[in-house]
Amino acid sequence: MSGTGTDTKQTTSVKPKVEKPRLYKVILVNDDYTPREFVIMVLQAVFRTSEDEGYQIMVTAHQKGACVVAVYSRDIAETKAKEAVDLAKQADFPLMFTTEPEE
Ligand code: NFA
Repeated sequence: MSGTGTDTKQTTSVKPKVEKPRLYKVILVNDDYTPREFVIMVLQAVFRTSEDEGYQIMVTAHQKGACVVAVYSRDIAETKAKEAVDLAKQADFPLMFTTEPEE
């Protein structure tokens, strides 16, 4: 309506902002001490890979220095990385998993 003196002009934009939560990569890092079989066991137990998938991920990290294991929401990625590192600590191995956001 016009003539009521109450018209206002919107000066700030209102952008409907609904963004998908970022996904996080869990990365297996190579070391010189953790036995190959132990790495595969952890990948199967924590990340639910098959033995063959676990082997492929382990050997890629062994050859290249690191390998992406899987991608999850931040919470799940961090929890799984910690579970995997904790299993290694209990067995006295220096095995390391890190997390980082996807681009
Ligand atoms: N490099 C380790 C070995 O030769 C195996 C390994 C692979 C460890 C991937 C950590 C990550 N026993």
